[in-house]
Amino acid sequence: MNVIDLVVVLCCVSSISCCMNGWTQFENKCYLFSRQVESWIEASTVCGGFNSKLAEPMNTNTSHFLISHSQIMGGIFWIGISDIIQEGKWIYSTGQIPIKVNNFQPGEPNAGTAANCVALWAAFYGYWADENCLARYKFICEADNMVAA
Ligand SMILES: [Ca+2]
Repeated sequence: MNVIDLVVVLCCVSSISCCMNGWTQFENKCYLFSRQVESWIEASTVCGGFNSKLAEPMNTNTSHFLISHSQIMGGIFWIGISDIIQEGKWIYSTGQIPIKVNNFQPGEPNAGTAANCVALWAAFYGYWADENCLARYKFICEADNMVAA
């Protein structure tokens, strides 16, 4: 085990945050809640520029963290879930696999082919809404634990 591996292990088993400045740690990942607004695809590009991706909550705990933290930060946030490829089939962008957690607000999704991207909707206390992918909202990037060099 080299020094870097050791630091990563320490980060993962302790309360030390190993996220870059401005990112928020939850479990073994780091999240950036943007201040700027972008369309869904532009948001995805911005996240990619930081060696990250639009957040893809894989379990209820993570999804609820994103929802609650979005309320703290304030605003509407894109995440990396869409039904762009096939209407009504909600998938994570990475791997294009069906969602494992569903936090759509009751009554959502409700906009069919006019809305193919998932946003944490402020008026729903952060629960999900299907939205037009071209709308410009804040967004949440997700990265693996990062250690400042
Ligand atoms: Ca749709």
